[in-house]
Amino acid sequence: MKVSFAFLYYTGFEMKKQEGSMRWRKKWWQSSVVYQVYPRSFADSNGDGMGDIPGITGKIKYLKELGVDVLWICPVYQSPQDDNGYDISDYRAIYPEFGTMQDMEELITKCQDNGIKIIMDLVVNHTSDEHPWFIEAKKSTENPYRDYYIWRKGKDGQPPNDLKSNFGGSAWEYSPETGEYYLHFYSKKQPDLNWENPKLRQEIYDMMNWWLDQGIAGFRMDVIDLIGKIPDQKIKENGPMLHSYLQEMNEATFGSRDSMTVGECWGATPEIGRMYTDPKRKELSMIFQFEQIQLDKKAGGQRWDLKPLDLPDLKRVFSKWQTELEGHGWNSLFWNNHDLPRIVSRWGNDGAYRVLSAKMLATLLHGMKGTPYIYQGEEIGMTNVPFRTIEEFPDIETQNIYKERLKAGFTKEETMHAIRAKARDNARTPMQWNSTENAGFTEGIPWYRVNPNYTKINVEQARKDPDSIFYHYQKLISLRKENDIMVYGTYYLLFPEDEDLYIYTRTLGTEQWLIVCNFHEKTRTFRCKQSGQVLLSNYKDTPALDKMTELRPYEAVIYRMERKDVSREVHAQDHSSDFEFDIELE
Ligand code: TEU
Ligand code: CA
Repeated sequence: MKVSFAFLYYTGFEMKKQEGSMRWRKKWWQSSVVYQVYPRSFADSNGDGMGDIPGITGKIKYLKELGVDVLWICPVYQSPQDDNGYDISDYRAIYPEFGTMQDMEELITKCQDNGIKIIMDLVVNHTSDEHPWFIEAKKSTENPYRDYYIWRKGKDGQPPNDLKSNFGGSAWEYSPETGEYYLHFYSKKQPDLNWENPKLRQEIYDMMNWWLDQGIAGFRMDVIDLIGKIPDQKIKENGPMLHSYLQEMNEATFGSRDSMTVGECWGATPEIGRMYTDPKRKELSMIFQFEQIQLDKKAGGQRWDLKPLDLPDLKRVFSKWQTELEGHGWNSLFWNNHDLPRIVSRWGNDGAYRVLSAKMLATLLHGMKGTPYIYQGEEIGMTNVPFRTIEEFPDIETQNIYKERLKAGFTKEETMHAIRAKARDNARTPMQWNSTENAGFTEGIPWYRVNPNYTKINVEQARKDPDSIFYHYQKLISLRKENDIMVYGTYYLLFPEDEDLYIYTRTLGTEQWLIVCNFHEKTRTFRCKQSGQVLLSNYKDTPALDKMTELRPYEAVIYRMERKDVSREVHAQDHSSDFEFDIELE
């Protein structure tokens, strides 16, 4: 039986007919898979060592083969590159080393021809200090652009208050022209915009519409949860006006178009997640929340204060988001981005079990409900860098934090240990295309060193090997295209306290899937009386469900349950049905 989802919505663990309104129409971005491109490290087309837009265009065929629907392109705008493009000096121009506006138009058109949509990175919490608005604003307190930014008088020769920049040090910088301080939550070359100013907001909306008119499908919104800040009350994230601004933005820009938007929200809880993503509130399609990403730092500490990941914690956090957004919003699913270390090094095993653990992590993530994101290189299991010294980590965040941690009394050794584990540069080495010099990324000298393991880990090798991580991702993407249950099925967690196994179900209509992942290297006994067919596994010889006796290191399987009575609908938490799981673990 095929159910029409246009007329259904999901609440808690059941599915209900919604009378009258059609609140949950299917959206194209719900069944999409997004691929994140970090342009400077993706592909260099002209041998200057810097990845560029024509380089991306040249790889459309590859992306098409992988099967992704959407590209998120990290900032390619005009920028002094103090923070690799997250410091924009002209929103309507391209940074010359990345190409021209014409190159961008060509990328958009060629992607459209191949059924791939593009979302741009929208960085509107701050600009570069070299943006004409800021150059004007700093000139005098009377300047018409003054109120585009946030200025305060100092206190006894000191900054207005003790707000800190996320990149270390004070969030206030003294500006000698007027003797006042301006606010910057990132580097001092990234002054924060003043969203309280309606003129500024209108400028941003005009710029967004201009980009939408170029044919892009939407935006990834950089640190969008900061735009409602109230610096005098030291409110950074989730300020009181945040959601009003987003509703206003939605109405003024993408709301009337068939767009997709994703907000970067480090400070979101599921309750806040629903505010952003419940369609009736008309804000965003989805957000990136970072709760699971922060499970390997000590409570109250910075992300440099390391602690091992506890699997039950990961299950608790993922499951909370899966359950609390069910019927009230939409999740994004990601392990990686340009700010995070490589997942296979972080929570998998980048040694002997690199391939198995990378596939397990992919299965676990793509099996959940939401829109999955793949960060460039994740699909071939790229790893963290083996670099040793601070000079080998050029990122401004790392450079600042290094100095700050040493000043705070940490030793060089412990600081470098944390940096190796967590530095953003782990994700920023050039994409590994083949085993020729510089991994086929450039014919010149790459702007940043290639990870020396490129001779073994690269796209060419992955495409030759039918058992590669690449083909596992490809299968996960095609499973999603062929099975509504993978997109719309309700999630339900089993065995929340087990330390090694992550087991959950997805349920839709009369169908149910069981996803079983061994998160560790230890082999575990696993028996289930039910029968179920293997849809995908990272081992070649994984048996049918009722023949399963043990889960091997990092084994990950998607089973389709065989039903006794296929005419009856099943509910995710239905323990009285023929779906009662009779699983024995040891
Ligand atoms: O990142 C937001 C952010 O808060 C990061 O500083 C994050 O805390 C850190 O990188 C990793 O924990 C966004 C962009 O993704 C990042 O690349 C930019 O540097 C930052 O905003 C400023 O625009
Ligand atoms: Ca180039």
